[in-house]
Amino acid sequence: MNTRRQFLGGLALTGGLAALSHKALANIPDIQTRNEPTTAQPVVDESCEVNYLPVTTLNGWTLEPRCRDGFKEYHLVAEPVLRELAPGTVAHLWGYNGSSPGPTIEVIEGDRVRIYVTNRLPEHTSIHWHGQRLPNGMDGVVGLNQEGIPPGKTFLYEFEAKRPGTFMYHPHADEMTQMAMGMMGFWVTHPRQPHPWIEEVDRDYCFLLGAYDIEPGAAVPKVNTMLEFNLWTWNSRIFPGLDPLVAGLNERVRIRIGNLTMTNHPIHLHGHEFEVTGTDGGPTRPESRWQEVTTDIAVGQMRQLEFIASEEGDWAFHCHKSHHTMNAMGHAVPTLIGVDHRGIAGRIARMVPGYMAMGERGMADMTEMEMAIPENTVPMMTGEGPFGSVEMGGMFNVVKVRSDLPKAVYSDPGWYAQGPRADLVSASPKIERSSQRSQSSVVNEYFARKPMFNSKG
Ligand SMILES: [Cu+2]
Repeated sequence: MNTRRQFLGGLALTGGLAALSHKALANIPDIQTRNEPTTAQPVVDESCEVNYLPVTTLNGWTLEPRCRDGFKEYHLVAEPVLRELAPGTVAHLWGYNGSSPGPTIEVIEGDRVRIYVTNRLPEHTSIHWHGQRLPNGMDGVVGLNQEGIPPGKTFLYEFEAKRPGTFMYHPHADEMTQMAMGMMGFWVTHPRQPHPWIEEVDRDYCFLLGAYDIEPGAAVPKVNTMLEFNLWTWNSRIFPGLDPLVAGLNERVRIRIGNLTMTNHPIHLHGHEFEVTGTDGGPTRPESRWQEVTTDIAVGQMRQLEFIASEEGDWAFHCHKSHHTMNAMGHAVPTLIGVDHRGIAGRIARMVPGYMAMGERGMADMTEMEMAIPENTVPMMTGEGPFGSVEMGGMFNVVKVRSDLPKAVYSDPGWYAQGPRADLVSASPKIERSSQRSQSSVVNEYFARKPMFNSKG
């Protein structure tokens, strides 16, 4: 794994939840840092006596524990990070250990865990361990369970990972700012014994849904935005910056998803049915499950989806809110479908250099135009597929199922060689542009049949 280890140097450290003596400070685990936006190979904890399949963090990575005195120890550093959202656009976020989201923490049920949290932010912070059963003083709510961790200080959280499941961590301090800036991370606790409600799987993916409001051309999220976010991310990446989720034919695949945005996301998989096998409350009872192709993940919820990858191909996997599968755009763009620009575009262009008529036939044209966009901005509908632009951004990705994909290989196998596919009918009649149905002709025909005012009245 590509981690850069640093020795702790010159940090001011004080006891918080547990007082840290100088001797204790010397014992803090080294800081592991990673800021590449690629998906790291899953990490198996070799010291662990339980045989488990590690999770693959989409466009992210897993923090390696240090085992000491019967504890798994971790060191999280809350700090400003530079995150590439997709090639061509970066954001100034806050995260942990060089990345947003922070690294995934992965433990076994019953593990005793110590997490040192160092604050390198300009304001106080804390970490709440969403979904865990733990001592009240470890729950991380500033003012309620602890004082904030001041800038430059380190606090120690210590608890037992009591139950297996899909969890996350995030600050419970100045939340609107700190979560809008990207502070979040995933947590997976594997069962210690075979569990009647937890299936063994061949692939186990995880990611967090995050939303940002970054003006085209800017790089810092607006932290006071309540609902009108314009970048919809999976692990702080947007399509086409997401790595595909790959699976061998007939493998059982689990995808764990947590929602830390301010709206719900109906997550939809093509070509397969899945079941929701767990929430942040733990595994669901098998008799409570039903098959779905879309499941809504509400704010603050986590869901684990499972399916058999029985159909070869490149299957779309995305949020079903269409504006969540787009990248940054101006919300003020007027709808121009049906507006005939011919005749006026030239005149406007004389007054507004670079003006172009668009939107008259829908928005797909915009993916083909070489439009000038601000620096540090990915086009709103983009991503090249084998048949041209995918016309998507944001929360859109591809599940790639292949019969020749070896186990434990996670690299992108490229595009699927299509078998039968929808194609142009060779005998299709040519329809001239002049005979295409325009919105205004539909309206005119309607009123020709049905006069707007009753002549008798
Ligand atoms: Cu969505």
